[in-house]
Amino acid sequence: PAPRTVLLTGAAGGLGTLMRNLLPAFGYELRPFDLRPMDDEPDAVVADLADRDAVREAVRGVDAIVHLAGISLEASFEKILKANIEGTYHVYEAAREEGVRRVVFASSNHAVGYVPRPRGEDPLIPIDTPRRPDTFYGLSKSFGEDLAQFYWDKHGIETVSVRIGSCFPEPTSVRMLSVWMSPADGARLFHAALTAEGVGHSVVYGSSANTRLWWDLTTARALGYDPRDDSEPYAAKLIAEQGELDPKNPAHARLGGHFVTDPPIWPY
Ligand code: NAI
Ligand code: 15L
Repeated sequence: PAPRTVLLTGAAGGLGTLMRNLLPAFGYELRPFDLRPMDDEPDAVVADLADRDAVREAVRGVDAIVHLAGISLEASFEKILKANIEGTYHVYEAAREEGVRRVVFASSNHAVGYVPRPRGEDPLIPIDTPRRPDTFYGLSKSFGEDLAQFYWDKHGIETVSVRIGSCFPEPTSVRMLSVWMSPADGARLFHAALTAEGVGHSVVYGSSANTRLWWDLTTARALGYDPRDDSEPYAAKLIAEQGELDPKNPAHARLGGHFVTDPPIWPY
């Protein structure tokens, strides 16, 4: 049967807030989980992913997990290790212990951020391109994908790892014209990832059907995802303000954008 009750980790964040608004229309009953309390969610679980017992209790009784919680930008290795690597491990252990059979994992384009972005008639980036994380943050998403594969192979827990592009109400950069996922398409994709049968561990790119798309949405569509939005209506204004992407600028040459060129965060 399709999952009904869903633990939403990272519910207080930008994407979590969008999904709290959009996913209930698909029939889900959400259990929000975050470090930060939410004024409009008095029943939310307010806890740290580092607290294994709290994570296990939060997972108890749900049909599926949408795992968004974690550090969502580059940070020191120590912080990423705690929140994203150990935290995601705690989510999977809790799923195993409590018998939850489906996870949707918020991976990121930054797991493959060093992959050159296509230009001109170049083919779209395939889903099986070797991973090339652009940050410790991207490395943690690469680890999360491996963890998901491991829990499928070892324990039969299914995951869809969604390499999200940029999910915000509107695209705000020329790069985002290529990787933007409208919130409505994000909810459609998460719904497909929660309900598709026999996913094992599937990896998909997460974006709308953008005219300037850089990557291949075939595996996302195979889940039943049918994107309806396109960033193109925002293109003229953003290009007028920011100019076209310059292939000689290293921050414009690869999928991960400025994550590729930003100075590392110390201490390591
Ligand atoms: P965000 O930073 O707005 O939200 C993350 C949430 O996780 C925050 O509310 C934070 O309090 C919570 N959190 C962090 N550490 C925690 C911990 N140890 N225990 C419990 N909660 C913790 O990020 P956003 O944009 O909402 O992203 C959500 C997820 O999607 C993240 O995993 C991010 O890496 C991923 N993602 C998002 C993209 C986007 O375009 N918004 C693109 C690619 C990936
Ligand atoms: C991400 O992984 C981040 O979580 C999000 O804040 C954006 O920076 C996004 O990637 C992006 O690449 O635009």
